[in-house]
Formats: sequence, structure tokens, C-alpha cells
Amino acid sequence: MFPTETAEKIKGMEIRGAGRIARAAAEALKHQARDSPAQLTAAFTAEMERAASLLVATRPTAVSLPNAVHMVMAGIHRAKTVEEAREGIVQRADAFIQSSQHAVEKIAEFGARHIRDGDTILTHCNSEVALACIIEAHRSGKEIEVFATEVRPINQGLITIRTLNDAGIRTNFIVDSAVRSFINDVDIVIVGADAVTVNGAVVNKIGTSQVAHSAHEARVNVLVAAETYKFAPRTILGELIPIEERASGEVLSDEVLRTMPHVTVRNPAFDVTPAEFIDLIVTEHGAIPPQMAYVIIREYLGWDITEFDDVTGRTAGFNGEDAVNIDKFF
Ligand code: RUB
Repeated sequence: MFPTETAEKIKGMEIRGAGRIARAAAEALKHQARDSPAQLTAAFTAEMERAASLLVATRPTAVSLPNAVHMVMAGIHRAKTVEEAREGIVQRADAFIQSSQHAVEKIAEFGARHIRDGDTILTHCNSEVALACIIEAHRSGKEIEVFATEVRPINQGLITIRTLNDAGIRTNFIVDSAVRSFINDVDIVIVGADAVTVNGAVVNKIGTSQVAHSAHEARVNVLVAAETYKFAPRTILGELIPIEERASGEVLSDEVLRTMPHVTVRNPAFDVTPAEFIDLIVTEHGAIPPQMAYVIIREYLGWDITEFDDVTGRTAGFNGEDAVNIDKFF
């Protein structure tokens, strides 16, 4: 799929979930690079940068998206010929996709070890990597049960219960507001992440912070499953993660809303869970306490603390290809 179509699908949430968005963007850049008719490196670079910006603009919160685009675009300005630039993009896109899939498998293996035989797990939203941990625990023979939330307003919980059902895992489907009523029946909360900031806060589907708060109060451990490319380098510079606010129609129909001129619908798609409500973040390199997020950003993303101003890896503070060493993901 090419960037325009991929961008539409990401915006329309046909492609969703931070990991899938990142892989789809890498794939789209690869297709664009392969198909580009550009003869000159400047024209090729401009075309790729347009595609990169289009993809990055689709959803503002999942940091996996700019990180993936950054990794794929890294070094494009150093290529001497179009062929060299094209090959670089294709190679880095393939490497990113492969390392991302490998990361999910590794996290599943590590995360499953935190689930004990007989545990009841609560999950919120639909996270590929959180579900991979749960499914791996089940596959390894542990007797487990899951509470899965509905996830208003888009109901991603329906995808989650379908996946859990297909894996043969006993699942309870609850409305979001029932979390506190059931939290004492839960042994561990496992969720995914759209972004992890330098201070260990986790940005994930709206409602995650309420779930984590309830779990903290009930002394239930909260585990976040997050690949390292979901960590947000720019938070080192004090940048905040923008929280996407989506259309009111997802919550209340325009027809009904029109009858209540004094009412405004607010529909943030994500919220921020502070580090103090999170016990562990499981990455493909192992589990860390949230307070160690900075180390992941430094060691595995390789971003410099100095300023950088775009997603293409051109500017100061980003050390080019060596800095984003995709091999580090393996
Ligand atoms: C999805 C969501 C997921 C994270 C992690 O939100 O919040 O928990 O993206 O997912 P949306 P994954 O449905 O709005 O994209 O583990 O699959 O990357």
C-alpha cells in the first residue's frame, strides 16, 4: 500500500494500534521508494519527505509512528544516487518491520513470565503486544482468566475479546466503568502503550489511567507491554505528547447533539498514566521500572539530547544511521 492510502486507513482507524501503525508506515515508505519515478536524488528525497510528513500527520499521539518514519528515512540525505537512497529506504523499512515483529514475540515471552498459573488479568483497549503476553501465558499451559473492557467510544474491546475467545481463553467482557467493581478479582493489569515519556509516564487509550489508578489503590500490579520504539525521545527536550481529540460523533450522534446547544462532547482518545501507577514496563530488552525510561531512549533509540526539528533525521542532534541502529532491536 502507498502512503496516501495508508494515511487514509490510519486516519480512519482501519489500521490502528501503535505497533501496526508504525509497521504500516514503514511498508508505505518502502512502496513509495520502490515505485518512485524520480531520477535525481533531490527529487527523490523531496518525494519521500512529503510521504513521511503525510504519514506522521495522520495520528498525533502514537510515537511509534514518527519513530518508525525516522528510522526508515535515516541517512537519506547522505545517499549519492537515487538507487542508493531507494535501497536504503527499502532495507531500513524491512529491518524495522522485522524487528518490530520480533520485539512483539520477545515481549510476549518476557511478559508471560509475569503471569502466574491461576492469575486473572485485566486488559484495556486492544493492544497487540499486551495480548501477545496473555496468549503466550495461556499457550505455556497456565490456567488464566481475563477481564476485558469495552473501550468506549470505538469499542476496541470487541477486537480483544474476539482474539481471546479464538485463543480459547476464559474472558469476562465489562463496561469501562465496571473496572473498580472487579479490580479485587484481578491479579495483574496488562496494557499496551502509544508512548512512553522520559519520566516513565505511559500514554495509552483513554481510561488507562483510571484502570491503573484503581489497580494501584487495590495493590494490583500494572504491567505495560511496550516495544522500545514507543519511547518518546523528544520528551527529553520537554516536549509533551499531544493527545488526539477525535470527532464528537464517535460519542454522540450529531442529530442528538444538535438538540442540546449548551452541550459539548469532549473525546480525547488517550490519557497519561503517571509512572507511580506503573510497576513494570516490559520491552523486548527485558523489563524495566518506568523510572528507567531515559535509559531506553538513550541506549536503544540512540537519540541525542540536542535539538532536532523534523522526522527525517537530517538535523543536528540525530546522529544519522548509526544513531538509530536497527540491529539493537534484535
Ligand atoms: C490503541 C491503543 C493501544 C496501543 C498499543 O488505540 O491505545 O493500547 O496503541 O497497541 P487506537 P499495540 O485504537 O486508538 O489506535 O500494542 O497494538 O501497539
